[in-house]
Amino acid sequence: MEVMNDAFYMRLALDMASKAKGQTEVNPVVGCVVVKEGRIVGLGAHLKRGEGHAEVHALQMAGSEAEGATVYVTLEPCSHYGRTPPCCERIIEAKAARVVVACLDPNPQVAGRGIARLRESGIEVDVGLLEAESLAMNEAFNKYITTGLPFITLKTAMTLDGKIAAKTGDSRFVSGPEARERVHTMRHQHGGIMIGVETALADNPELTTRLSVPGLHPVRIVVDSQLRLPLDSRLLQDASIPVILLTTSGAPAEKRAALEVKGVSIITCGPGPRVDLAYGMKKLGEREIASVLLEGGGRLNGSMLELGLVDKIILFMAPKLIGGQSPEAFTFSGFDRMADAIPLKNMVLEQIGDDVCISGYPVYA
Ligand code: AOF
Ligand code: ZN
Repeated sequence: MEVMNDAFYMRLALDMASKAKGQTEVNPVVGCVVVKEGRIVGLGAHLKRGEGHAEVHALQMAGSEAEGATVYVTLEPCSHYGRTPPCCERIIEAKAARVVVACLDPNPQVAGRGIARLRESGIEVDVGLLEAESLAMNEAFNKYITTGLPFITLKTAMTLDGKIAAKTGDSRFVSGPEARERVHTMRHQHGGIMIGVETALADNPELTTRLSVPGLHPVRIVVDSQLRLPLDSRLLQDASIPVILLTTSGAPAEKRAALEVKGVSIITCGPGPRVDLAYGMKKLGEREIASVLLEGGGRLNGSMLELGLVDKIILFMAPKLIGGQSPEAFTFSGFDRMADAIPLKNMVLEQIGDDVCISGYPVYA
């Protein structure tokens, strides 16, 4: 039996927020619970960019019960006029007695001002309850709002001997159905999904979200320095899901025109021969893609890693051995000494079906 205390309500707020991950675009996911004399009187979550913030929904539900109540919110209430008026003013107006906040809003327009405003109006504010959970839930937002760059999660599935396909190139499937379903949930939760053109040519993927219930599709991004993506690719069949190609000025102009006719958006990232990936990520950020799921292949993974552009790695390891000269998950020139290897911090291990999932954050020298 769970003990009822501040954490009990904050967990509920975190739970509600986390379920909306993927549907708030560049905005964070936020949950709010209003409690008055031992009863939950209001619940809310931020569900869509441009629409009500979590506190607004929860206070609306609480109505006059909000007076003297405690407001639990997973992110510092905002203090700025964005697409909606400031939440801290709404809380003051509702006459709440106490506000419990999990973490500060890293948005430079807020960054502590919401808390200061609440305190200055006489409301008791406690900050830092389940802070790590809230920060982790919005790790992409936290990077994007402070740097303008998308948060990059590299996802790969490999055999125990580190291969992502058989020597023939056959890769259906490395991991089991449970892990594959998890990947589709991850697609739903990301603003963009990115692969290299070699993978597009080898697998002809759709890069859509396919689950037992409807999900949201990420913007599909292909790194293609020479615009080799065929016009009849499965990627180009459904124009309602955007496709962006990152290319170079050396790519053939006629192919570029033909792709543009199909609705593809093309971003020139340097003179070539290879795509300037750091510049490409900056451009994706400018297009308000706050998070990207990088799904290989090995060469693009390796290049992104070598450039220090990968923020998080999620690796599914299937209990099988394939051998041969098969493609690897990370192809890059490598280091001379083990001491120079890129370590992962905050590693988490999980078993998903028959596969092992290892995740962590690369630390660059
Ligand atoms: C909150 N509660 O539920 C959310 C907050 O464009 P706007 O007006 O929606 O503002 C977006 C910014 O507001 C976002 O960058 C972040 O700083 C904050 N999000 N704040 O008090 C919420 N979603
Ligand atoms: Zn707000």
